[in-house]
Amino acid sequence: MGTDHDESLRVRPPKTTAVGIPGVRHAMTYALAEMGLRRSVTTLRSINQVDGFDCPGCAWPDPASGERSHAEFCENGAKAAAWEATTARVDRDFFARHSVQELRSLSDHELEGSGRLTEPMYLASGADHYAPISWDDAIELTSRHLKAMPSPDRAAFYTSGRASNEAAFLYQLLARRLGTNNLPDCSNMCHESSGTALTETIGIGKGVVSLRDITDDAELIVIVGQNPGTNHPRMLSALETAKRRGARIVTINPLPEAGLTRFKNPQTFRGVLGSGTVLADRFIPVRLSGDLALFTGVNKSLLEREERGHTPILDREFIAQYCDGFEDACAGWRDASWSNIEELSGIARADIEAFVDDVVAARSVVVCWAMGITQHRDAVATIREIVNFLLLRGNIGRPGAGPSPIRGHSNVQGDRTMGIWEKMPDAFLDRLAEEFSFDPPRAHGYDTVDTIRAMRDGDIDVFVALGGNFVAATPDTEVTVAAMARLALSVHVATKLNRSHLHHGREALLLPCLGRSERDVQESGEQFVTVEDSMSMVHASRGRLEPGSPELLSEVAIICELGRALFGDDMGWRAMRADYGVIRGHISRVVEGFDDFANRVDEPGGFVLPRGPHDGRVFRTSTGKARFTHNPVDAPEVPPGHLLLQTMRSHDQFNTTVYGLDDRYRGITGGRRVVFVNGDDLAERSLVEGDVVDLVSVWRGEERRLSGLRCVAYPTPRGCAATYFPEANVLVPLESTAHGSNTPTSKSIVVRLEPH
Ligand SMILES: Nc1nc2c(c(=O)[nH]1)N[C@H]1C(S)=C(S)[C@@H](COP(=O)(O)OP(=O)(O)OC[C@H]3O[C@@H](n4cnc5c(=O)[nH]c(N)nc54)[C@H](O)[C@@H]3O)O[C@H]1N2
Ligand SMILES: Nc1nc2c(c(=O)[nH]1)N[C@H]1C(S)=C(S)[C@@H](COP(=O)(O)OP(=O)(O)OC[C@H]3O[C@@H](n4cnc5c(=O)[nH]c(N)nc54)[C@H](O)[C@@H]3O)O[C@H]1N2
Ligand SMILES: [Mo]
Repeated sequence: MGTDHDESLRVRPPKTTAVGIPGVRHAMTYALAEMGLRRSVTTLRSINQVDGFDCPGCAWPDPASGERSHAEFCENGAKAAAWEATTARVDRDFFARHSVQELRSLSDHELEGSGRLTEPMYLASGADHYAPISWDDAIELTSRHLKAMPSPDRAAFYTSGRASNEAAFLYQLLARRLGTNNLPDCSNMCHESSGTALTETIGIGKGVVSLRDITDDAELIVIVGQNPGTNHPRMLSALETAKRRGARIVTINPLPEAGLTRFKNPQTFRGVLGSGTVLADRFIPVRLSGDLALFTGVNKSLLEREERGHTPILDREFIAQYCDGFEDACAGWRDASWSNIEELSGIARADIEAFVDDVVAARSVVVCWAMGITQHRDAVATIREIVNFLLLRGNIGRPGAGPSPIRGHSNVQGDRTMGIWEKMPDAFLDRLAEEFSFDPPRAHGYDTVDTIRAMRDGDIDVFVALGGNFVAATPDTEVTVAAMARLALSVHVATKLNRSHLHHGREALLLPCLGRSERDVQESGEQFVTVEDSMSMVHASRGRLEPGSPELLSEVAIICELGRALFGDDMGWRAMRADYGVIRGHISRVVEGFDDFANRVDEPGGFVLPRGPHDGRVFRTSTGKARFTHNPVDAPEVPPGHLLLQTMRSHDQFNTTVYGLDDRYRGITGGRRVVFVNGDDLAERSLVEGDVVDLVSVWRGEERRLSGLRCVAYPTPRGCAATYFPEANVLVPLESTAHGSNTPTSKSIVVRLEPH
């Protein structure tokens, strides 16, 4: 992918301040270039307003409806919206001019930057170019392939987290009506570890904290393995509010990310003029994959203080009434050795004790985390240990306390609620069966990694993707590319051209859909859709812009047409397409917490779904109690001379969508081919900043290579390194996944640096 190392790349010292005027200026320049003035104003004015559309940028919640500012979006949300609302077009002439082979030589940035897809395109078996096809023929072709399969399990239906609740609900219905649970989704690579650990320990697979818990109530907010300055910028405003009323903030990260150190709020006078708010009171530079050891140390210390001291440290009443497994967990903490904890976390005991001082001084604690925690081999154990940490002091189910995994894609949480999961519980399937009078399959389907394995082994004929960029987002790019080539048919419902469309099955379809910012008109009139944010708020989203092309169909319409072609109108596909209210009627009867959906969706700002642990300390686990667990301290072994590599996001990308070549806060401009390494680790290898190296990942005797990366000396612990995804996915072995969640370990890859 792409050329050898970047000629235009420049490296400056990293920034300590995030957002402020440069952020707003960047957003506006960007919007104007993509959309022109009129479209920019309409777009930016509708983002996250009660009568507008949900920002496609991230899943951070919106403030209550009366408390929103006129610009309830961030620089990166503006980029995401502008990227969709661009006036550039990829039409039939574009495909006539460029063969698929030729398009493969473009970078991810150039591919998506070419503009919006405008009409359905078809790549015939053996053809070099995508060519136009009618909607009817495209639907018919897909349905013919699906019907020809010897078993429904030879199809896989991938979902990316931008799909609305309505589209996601219909999509899982379609797959299950066909007879398969093969519903891999981006969540498998994202917060799957959180869902797994939280379901087991507190009986619900999502966070149980509300925005107010953070802004108004938490006395201590711990942010671990997350870079909100880039990936959830609006979170910084909430943290600033918390900070002003005296909350303490601790950040745990191998990198000192900008925004946590100092933050300028572009929406307040002070943010524009002043030097901003210092957000983090304490920064703990943990080693990659060292959080399990760190939290074990914290919990061990809490237990030691309880056993030693005169003042109670643990919430004994809460533990006795609501929890089980406490004694076993304590035995584990007593056994854990401080030397092991210090070595694997990279944090001295004294620094761990200082953090524990913060913890015992706080009456309420929220822990927020994201990919820095979930994408490791021991991610599930780490999150269980974080839950232990919260349970010890009863920090759950009361104001200002609880676990808060911060979601990525704007509706990834909602998609899961709607049934996008290869192993939905029987209770959901029972209600689905009753509502639609059919027998949904019960055997678990393939998740993302298992889908690739099955494709690789020739066990999948038809791959359908509702959004996303499967080939670039998944691990082991070469394996995935080869796996795609074994398909009979690949179908992508997408807004923009990306790499996945160029690594296709024997035949391939590109089905262009409406984006979230666009007006969606069906037979019964203008439609809206709904989404669920990271804090379980469900609300409406209404597109305001004219569609990018008259040929675009909504995701709902595409799924309904495919449903009709496959099964006739048995489930009322036609009526659901005509009026999305009909879909919401079904959802209200199938999905828990959506009773009276039709009316509640009209509440300004939306409504919150029930969350047992938050609402009344109700824990629907296997024992009916919140569960302490014993998680032996461990971390991946790194052979001498090697480093542990994380793959992360730059400031100028949304996942595989690369908007530009700068990573402003980390001081990188004009290129992405860099590897951040501790200066001493460079020196030990006789390397200096600016040297160009290859990264070679080492996994069970196999080697994988990414060539031509510029070394940047960076403040990260010894033995750790960082580079950007998606380029680095060539290094991530398909077989290296988190225990219990099967999430690729894209933040702990053993590598060595080789001279280029
Ligand atoms: N602008 C923008 N916004 C986005 C996205 C985007 O690409 N661009 N993506 C969206 C999506 S889908 C998601 S999931 C989220 C992702 O949001 P983040 O999780 O913030 O994304 P990453 O860039 O993967 O950053 C991971 C952070 O974890 C730290 N980290 C890595 N390994 C470890 C570790 O072992 N321990 C600890 N404590 N920290 C570690 C890294 O240094 C980095 O700061 O953002 C969402 N929002
Ligand atoms: N190495 C490494 N790999 C990772 C990660 C990592 O940190 N490191 N992070 C992982 C994470 S957290 C995630 S969530 C996944 C993301 O994986 P995906 O969700 O598969 O990837 P995205 O890049 O978000 O998808 C971008 C594409 O979505 C399409 N699109 C955009 N808007 C719409 C829309 O409204 N409708 C439709 N139908 N299509 C649309 C566009 O065509 C665009 O090209 O990547 C994972 N992969
Ligand atoms: Mo994600």
